[in-house]
Amino acid sequence: MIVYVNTAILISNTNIIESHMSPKIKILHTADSHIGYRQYHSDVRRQDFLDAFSSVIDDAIEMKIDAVVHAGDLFDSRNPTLEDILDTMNILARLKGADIPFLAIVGNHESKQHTQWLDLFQNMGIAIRLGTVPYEIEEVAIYGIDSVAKSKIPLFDYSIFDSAGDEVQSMHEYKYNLLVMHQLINPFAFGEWDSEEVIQSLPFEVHAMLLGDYHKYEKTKVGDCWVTYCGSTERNSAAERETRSYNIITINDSGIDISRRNISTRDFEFIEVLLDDDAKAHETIFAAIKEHDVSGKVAFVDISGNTDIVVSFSEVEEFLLKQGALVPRIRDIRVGDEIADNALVSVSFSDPDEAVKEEIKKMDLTGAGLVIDEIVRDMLIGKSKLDNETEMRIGKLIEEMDFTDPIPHIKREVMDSPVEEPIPESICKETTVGYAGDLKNANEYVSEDEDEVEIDEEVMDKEVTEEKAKFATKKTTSVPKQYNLGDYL
Ligand SMILES: [Mn+2]
Repeated sequence: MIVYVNTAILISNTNIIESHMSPKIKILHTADSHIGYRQYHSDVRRQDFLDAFSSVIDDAIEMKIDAVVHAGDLFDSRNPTLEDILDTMNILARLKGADIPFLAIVGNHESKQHTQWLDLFQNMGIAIRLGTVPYEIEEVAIYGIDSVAKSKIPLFDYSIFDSAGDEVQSMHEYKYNLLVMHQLINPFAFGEWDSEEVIQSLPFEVHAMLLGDYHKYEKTKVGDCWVTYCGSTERNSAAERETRSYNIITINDSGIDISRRNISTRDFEFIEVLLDDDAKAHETIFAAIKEHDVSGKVAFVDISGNTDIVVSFSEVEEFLLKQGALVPRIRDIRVGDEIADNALVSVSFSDPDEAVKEEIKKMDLTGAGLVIDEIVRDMLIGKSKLDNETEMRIGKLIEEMDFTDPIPHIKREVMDSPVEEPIPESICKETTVGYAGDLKNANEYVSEDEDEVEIDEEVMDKEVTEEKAKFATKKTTSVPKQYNLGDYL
């Protein structure tokens, strides 16, 4: 009897001790879900991205986490489909049902000009948009900074935190301050924004920076401040080879602890084939494929070796599909398709305007084409005004046009050139950049920075004039008898 009583006392003592210990706060840190991304034009892959996010939320519910922090790029696009929005709402509603707040910032991929998707979700009560006024969980304050375009980083005004925080700060001193950002941050080699600058410029001490944008897991310390990327929830490219993960941030009296948990996602299989015998090229490739289990996977066949050997990509694709691969991908290393891990950055983002201009030049657009491109690209022109603006500008162009000029010859010159075989999609290279982040392709990336895409009208006018001058000096071999407006535009 006495023993039993003593045990009871012991147990109750333990309980008293535990209740005096500071409560543990657990936060799940995730980012870069890219919901809506139909990778490799596959609907199954779209579902994979959704499922990956969904499984992270399931874990949060199961682990009875105190909050989910999302560091940007919940959506892959600023214009997700209704289906994407509904599916996401359902997942967030599940989290809400478990009484777990979803705290988020806006990433570069999903960023709209004014009101954000996150505002809609906040209005519905299924998300909270982080900002200069902290979201508090007991002694922990969580702040957020939406994605800032690279060119605007030097202009970032830290004082927005002074005014917003004053009232709250004076009322309450937090033990820990967490900052959520969607940015490439130093001290990591890919950094564009110096973490030390951020830490020193804010009016409160930062204990952890929970980051998104870079798709690979990273964790380090800058002084006493944790700086960490949780990684994307699904593989946005073949370069993202590592197992996907999210972070668990545990906070108690003794400090902040960050641990990593894996997400189970669809497998990517990489098959390397070296070709050195012409007669047996396909047999070699098929044999190599058979050595791998590609069933239900995104399967890459990387071909290297003798450049003279002709390979039918469609046959290899078919074989991969027959073996059960979900998505067949072939990379011809011989012609410069690089394996993502070793790939170097081939596109310069130092001047996106220049990059856009270069690409437009390659398209051989006519004067009218350039005008329309400019209108479509101009973020200050609303979608509903595109028609009117085009009509007005093209009308003006027609008014100013001298119809006694010889007809420009662009279209016929193109047609006169030898007909090129259409390139099978399988040969089209996957855009591979060394940075394992989310620069899926140059044009897409450029278009994210709304403010940066401004086409210099003067330069454009000059180019149009130059084009015209070129046409004027060109000898026309066969002038059609009847002129269409399209011949001039
Ligand atoms: Mn991203």
